Amino acid sequence: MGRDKAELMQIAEKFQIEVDRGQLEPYGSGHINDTYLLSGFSGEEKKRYILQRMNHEIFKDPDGLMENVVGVTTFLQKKIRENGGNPEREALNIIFTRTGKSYYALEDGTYWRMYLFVEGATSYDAVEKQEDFYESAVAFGHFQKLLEDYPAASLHETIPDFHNTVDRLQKFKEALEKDVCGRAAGVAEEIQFVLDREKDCHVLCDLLASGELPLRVTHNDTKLNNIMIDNETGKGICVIDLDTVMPGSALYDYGDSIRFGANTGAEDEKDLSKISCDLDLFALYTKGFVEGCSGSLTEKEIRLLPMGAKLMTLECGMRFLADYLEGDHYFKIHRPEHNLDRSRTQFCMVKDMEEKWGQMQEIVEQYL
Ligand code: ADP
Ligand code: GN1
Ligand code: MG
Repeated sequence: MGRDKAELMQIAEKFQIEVDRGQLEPYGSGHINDTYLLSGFSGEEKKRYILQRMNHEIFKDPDGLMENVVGVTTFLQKKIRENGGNPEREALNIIFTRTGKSYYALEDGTYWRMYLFVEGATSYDAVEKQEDFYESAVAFGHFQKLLEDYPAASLHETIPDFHNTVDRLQKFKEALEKDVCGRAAGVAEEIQFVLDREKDCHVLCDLLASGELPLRVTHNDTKLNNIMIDNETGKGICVIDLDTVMPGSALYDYGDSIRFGANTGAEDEKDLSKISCDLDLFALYTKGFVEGCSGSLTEKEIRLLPMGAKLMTLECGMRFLADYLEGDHYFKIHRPEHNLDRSRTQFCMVKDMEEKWGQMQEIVEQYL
């Protein structure tokens, strides 16, 4: 687990719980933060907690990031309470440090935070039941709706230009130009796939710049495993991984979910014959997301949903391939060429969407 258990326990003890020293293990399959599960006591009650090392190479401003998370979770908890929900399960709950801070800065320059573990719910790495995917759509749509009146100007941009596909393409080209690992020659086909779609990269950026698409407060990382599905009711109970909550487009949240969840294969599948865009899942997610947004999507946004799905997938493929070219320093990898494999599934998915474009458009047009 990188750090030994004793060291992790010492970090956990900086927070306002009595740590159970027996239980602590690495947890989850996120690509960015280091996540651990532990248990402890809050008063008499034994509870489980998530301890996370925030990735400070990616998130350069931990203060700003945690200010966002405090702001958004407090805002959501208030709304959930007003709606008669349970704010301990339906929103993330930060456990503050013993000195009252939202995160702990270790002397070695790393940053740590703690959340209450959302019990009785599961975060899925793949769609196991179609209904789960539908419920995740309702929840992500609803999340955006709940944040409709959040003071967007108070949010820090935790990763500038996160879904700016023009900027992503530019960064991809820079990685290609530098080719620091000498890997470009081996992936000419994948590189060409990206370069052939330069025009697409401009579509959403241009419409946001002209005001034809509204800027909203969005999650920006709506992978299926960033939502907890209630084990009893099957509802998407809690949206997690709030590091990238920033102003963005509804199409980013919709598109990133389709990218990951409507794929018939895993994000890192090596056998590309298993990769395709499942139109039943696409239709189901569309229905759930539109319902979750409860009428707030504009006609233009609805028409552009397929484009959101395609561009978020292309962008993610570009990011994986750029990271491969740069020597795999952004996304955690578990085998050589992991990022290359990931980029290939994304491009395969984009290609399949392009072939199914007419059907995707027909599906979304039902909601106009
Ligand atoms: P990353 O940015 O690395 O994806 P996440 O915040 O998504 O980090 O956490 C990684 C995983 O840990 C999640 O996919 C989820 O399975 C689990 N997790 C995170 N926070 C909680 C929580 N409060 N309750 C239960 N599980 C959680
Ligand atoms: C990362 O943090 P995680 O694993 O939920 C990444 C997303 C990518 C995703 C690809 C902050 O998500 O943007 O779409 O990997 N998050 C960040 O699986 O870069
Ligand atoms: Mg995550």
